[in-house]
Amino acid sequence: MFLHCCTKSPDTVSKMLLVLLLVMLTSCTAIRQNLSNKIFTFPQETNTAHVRVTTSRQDLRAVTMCFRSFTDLNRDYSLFSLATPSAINNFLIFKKAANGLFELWARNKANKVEGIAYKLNTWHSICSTWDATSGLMQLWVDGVPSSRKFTSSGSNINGPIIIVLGQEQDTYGGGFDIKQSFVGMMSDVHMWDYPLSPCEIQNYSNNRSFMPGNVLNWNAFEFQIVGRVLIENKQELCQ
Ligand SMILES: *[C@@H]1O[C@H](CO)[C@@H](O)[C@H](O)[C@H]1NC(C)=O
Ligand SMILES: *[C@@H]1O[C@H](CO)[C@@H](O)[C@H](O)[C@H]1NC(C)=O
Ligand SMILES: *[C@@H]1O[C@H](CO)[C@@H](O)[C@H](O)[C@H]1NC(C)=O
Ligand SMILES: [Ca+2]
Repeated sequence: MFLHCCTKSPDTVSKMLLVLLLVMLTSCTAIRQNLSNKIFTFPQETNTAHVRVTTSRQDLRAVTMCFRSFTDLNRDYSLFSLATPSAINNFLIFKKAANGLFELWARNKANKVEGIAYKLNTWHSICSTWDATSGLMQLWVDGVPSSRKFTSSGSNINGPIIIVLGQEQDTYGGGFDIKQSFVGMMSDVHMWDYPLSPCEIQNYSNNRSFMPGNVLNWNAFEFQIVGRVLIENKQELCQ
C-alpha cells in the first residue's frame, strides 16, 4: 500500500491522506449522548469552534426547528445552519444586528422577520417552521408567533445534510466567518420533519411536556464538538 503510494506524486499522496483523515473524522468522532439538563457553551468568538450535528435524514418535506439560546451579541450571528451540497442556506436561522430583526432561510431563499421581542442576556425559546407544500415560514420566540411569509415551495430539503451550531456555513461544512459566529449558550435542540402545532410550540416554549424531535432529539443527540465548546449543566436559579 505505502510502496504504491510512494510511486505517486507527493501531492496525490497528501490528498489521499487528507481524504482518509476526513473519513476517519466524520465516521469515528460523532457521539450520541443524552443532553437532558445540559447546555452547550460557546465561550469565545472564533471562526472555528462549532458543533456538527449528525442526522442520516436526506429528504425533508417540512421542518420544525426548536432550541433555547442565550447571548449578549448585538451583531449578526447564526443560530442554526443547515446545508446540503446544492443549497448552503437550505435551512438557516440568522439574527441580524438590528434590534428584533431575524432572517429565516429555506432552500436558499430568505425572509426578514421584524419587531421580535428579544432581550440580550435572557434565555429565549426559538422555533421556526417551514413546509415545501405551502412554502410558508414562521418564527416563534418565547411562544409568540411572527407573521407567516412565503419563502420557497415545491422542492424538499434534499441531499446529505450538514448541520452546524455556533457558526454559519458559507460553503458545505465550512466557510465560517468570525463576524457571524455565535457566542453564548444553547440547549434543548430538537428538529421534527413536520410542522408542529401552535400548542406544541407553546408547550415547548413553556418548558411543558412535548414530543421530542424525530430528526434531532436533545435526549439522544448525535454530534461532534470542534474547538472550544463546552457541555455544562443548566444553571438553575435558586427558587
Ligand atoms: C401540552 O402540555 C400539557 C401539560 O403538560 C399536556 O397536557 C398537553 O398534552 C400538551 N399538548 C401537546 C399538544 O403536546
Ligand atoms: C424555561 O426554562 C428556562 C431555563 O431552565 C428558564 O430560563 C425559562 O424562564 C423557563 N421558561 C418558562 C416559561 O418557564
Ligand atoms: C435522558 O435523561 C433524562 C433525565 O435523566 C431522562 O428522563 C430521559 O428518559 C432520558 N432520555 C433518553 C432518551 O434516554
Ligand atoms: Ca456567512
